[in-house]
Amino acid sequence: IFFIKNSDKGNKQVFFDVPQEYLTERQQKLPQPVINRFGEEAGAERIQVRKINLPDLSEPGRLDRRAQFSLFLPEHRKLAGRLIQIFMGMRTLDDFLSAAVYARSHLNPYMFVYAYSVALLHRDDTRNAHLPPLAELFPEKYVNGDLFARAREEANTVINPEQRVPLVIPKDYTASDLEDEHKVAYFREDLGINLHHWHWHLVYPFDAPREIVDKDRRGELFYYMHQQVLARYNMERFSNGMQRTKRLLNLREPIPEGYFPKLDSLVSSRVWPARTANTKLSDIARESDQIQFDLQDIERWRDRIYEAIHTGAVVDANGGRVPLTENEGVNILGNIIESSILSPNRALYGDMHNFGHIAIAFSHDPDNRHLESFGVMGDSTTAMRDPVFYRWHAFVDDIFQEHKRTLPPYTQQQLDFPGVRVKNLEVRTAGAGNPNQLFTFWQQNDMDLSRGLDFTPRGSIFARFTHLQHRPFTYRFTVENNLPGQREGYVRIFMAPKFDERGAPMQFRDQRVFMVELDKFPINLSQRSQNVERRSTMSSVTIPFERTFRNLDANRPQGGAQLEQFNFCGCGWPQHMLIPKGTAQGLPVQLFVMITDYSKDRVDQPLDGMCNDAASYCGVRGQRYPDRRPMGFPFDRNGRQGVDSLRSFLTGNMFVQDVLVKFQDKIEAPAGRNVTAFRG
Ligand code: CUO
Repeated sequence: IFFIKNSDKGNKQVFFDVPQEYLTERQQKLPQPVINRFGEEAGAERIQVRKINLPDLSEPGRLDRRAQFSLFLPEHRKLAGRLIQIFMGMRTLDDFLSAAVYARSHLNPYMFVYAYSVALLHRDDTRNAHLPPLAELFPEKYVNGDLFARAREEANTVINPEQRVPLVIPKDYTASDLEDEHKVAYFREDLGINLHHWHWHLVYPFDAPREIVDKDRRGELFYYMHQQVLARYNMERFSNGMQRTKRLLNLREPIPEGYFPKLDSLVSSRVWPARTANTKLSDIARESDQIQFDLQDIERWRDRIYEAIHTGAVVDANGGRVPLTENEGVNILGNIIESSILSPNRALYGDMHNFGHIAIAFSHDPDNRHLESFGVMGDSTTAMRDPVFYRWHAFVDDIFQEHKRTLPPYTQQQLDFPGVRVKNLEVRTAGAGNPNQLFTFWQQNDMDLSRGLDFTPRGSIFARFTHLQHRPFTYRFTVENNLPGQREGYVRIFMAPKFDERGAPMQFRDQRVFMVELDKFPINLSQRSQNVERRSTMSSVTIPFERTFRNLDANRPQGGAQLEQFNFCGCGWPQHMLIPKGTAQGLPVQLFVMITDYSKDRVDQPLDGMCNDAASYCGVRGQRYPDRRPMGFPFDRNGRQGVDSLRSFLTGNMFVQDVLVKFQDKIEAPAGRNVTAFRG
């Protein structure tokens, strides 16, 4: 069980002294040294797990230990929700630990880790606890299956962990170049992106005790975070000469995109099912998963949601009319569409987005005749690997956009910040001669597999994977403040492709949904004219590279320990994916900066809480979303009459700069890492 109490423990091993009764029968029969081998470590901390009056775990215990676990399945949600409730209800930290230890050995491990993580994130007494990266607990959800056989072989052959070589995961292992969609596999299968998605859904569960689900603007954030994923994915597609994502509009048509995940499940010894090209969706009737619905249900919910949007109101469970207002509408729709338990009327509007995930995830075996479990779309840990994820979410996003299109466009007055003028804007990459160029390349990094895999002989074993990276850069702009007195501005930075698929300049109504948020931060506007500089690594969208890969090299001879000092909050777009890959010649993009009145946008609350550095997509833990404007402002709506391009949209407090994103096709080791030393 993982439960490292505080960062000051560094990488010290913790040994849990567990009451015999808390182990499974099988574990009780194992010789002691195998169970407590961590305790043999010199200096390991010993934690006594107390025997308590255990809570009744029979309900969550109904899920088979070897089953795959999916939050999209209502039955699994219910069982996990019950377990979260039990964990949240444990009165003291010690009681919580005891219940968790017992649950860890007796319940389904995926459900356990999910419920335990949610409880850890939401209990007052565990807020500072560390959550190890899921990729290390369940590496099988992130790396290709054959790696584990190779890892075991390496562990058995090379006893001294210091001498083991990292196992290289090929950059292209899920498909070949014959498959066009494979060009963006590096995005879909990126470890950091998938970890972000898992963490997001952990922080914003749609079914759990109400006090956990009911977070400030969570429905709107569901819309915005996924909208931004799509905007980013589309810019990535443009970088690779592909068309934008097509919405999965027709559930009756074959889905041309196939996906073969090549992931193994280590819990149930099975391979994650694939979906062949041109698979058709079907009605789902799977007794063993207690799930049955027709595609028509999804279509009916969709039609009712569209009707609500077009009439400007939803109908709540008592038949009352709840208007979809400018400010609240998108939040209500988010809870309806996802759907979460905050949906005002689940009987009427159903469970559209979640059931779409299920219909796709079971398309290879809709009635369980082959006894196959769900594909990657059935699990938020793995869903983003599949091209169809983006098609489904493009459809979902367009429903939100339909609502946004009914809202009045922003007026000049709503956009401008009188007296404040942005005079210029550029980006500088260190070492590059010309301004307004960004550079991307491949980088390698290592992940420790030994947490999630039980090796004997033990010790770290690393998988080496390749991911996109960019050179750090700096935004620079000049702001004038022509009105007297000290004022504060809120700087909003976005980027979007300049041209569409055919090379034509993008129209505003098109480009606004391609706008990718890069950063947002307050500044003081005290002087008449000032130069502002901001580093790309400060982004309010991302978490630092070290946090995505925290602990990945913690057991290394050097470099690992200081990574521990980062507060671990895993939700946040990975810094290494901040900008798209671009092209060799340079992908033309438009960089946009806007300064709004912070005194109007600010939310008054202390901002010294944890997890506030990736607030744009993740919010701030335990607090309100730190911006009063609609998420995505000013691009969440269509422009006024006559606004057909980004330039015609501009008011004096905005500026646009053309930038090229250049891709350099080479693989680099991470900066400052002495790889050969590790090889011994
Ligand atoms: Cu994040 Cu569909 O909501 O996967």
